[in-house]
Amino acid sequence: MTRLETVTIVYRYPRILLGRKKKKLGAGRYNGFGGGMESFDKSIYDTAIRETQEEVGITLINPERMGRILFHFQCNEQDHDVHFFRARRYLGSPKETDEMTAEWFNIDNIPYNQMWADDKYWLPLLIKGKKFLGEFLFNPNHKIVEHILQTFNTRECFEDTLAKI
Ligand code: 8OG
Repeated sequence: MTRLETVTIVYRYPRILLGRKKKKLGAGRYNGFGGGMESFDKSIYDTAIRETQEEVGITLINPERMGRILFHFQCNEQDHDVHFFRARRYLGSPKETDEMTAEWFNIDNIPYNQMWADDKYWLPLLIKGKKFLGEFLFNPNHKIVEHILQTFNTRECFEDTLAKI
């Protein structure tokens, strides 16, 4: 079984909004906001909006899907199929919840050493507005064993490729 997940990066140049996760997988690390798709979500966009609302109290307006990465883990953990979103506009004010803190970081000062090891590969692409598709294999110590990451020049080409997967 593969888990369908979202991660949303709120980007207000020159800063992005991250949270330090307080519980479950990835606890202690900074990440965008997101989580697993539920049966009542009508689309992966709804998941991104719902999870961001739950974790940081803001309502995203028109989040854009920027990438999709399949994560494999050598032991125990299920595969994760993660859809990455970027959002500039939202309603409300970011606030800490019992799941995540809420902190703004300048894009030149992103705490990659306190994030998932793959983030330094795809986050610079997302910030630049490049679409991406990839696959990562992690070992039990959360180190990357292998990865591939492909970028796309147009939104159409990215969405066409996604539709074929
Ligand atoms: O609530 P739950 O434990 O399912 O949330 C997991 C969150 O972590 C979800 O937002 C998806 C996200 N996530 C992964 N893998 C990776 C990853 O390699 N990098 C980042 N930045 N986030 C990830 O599941």
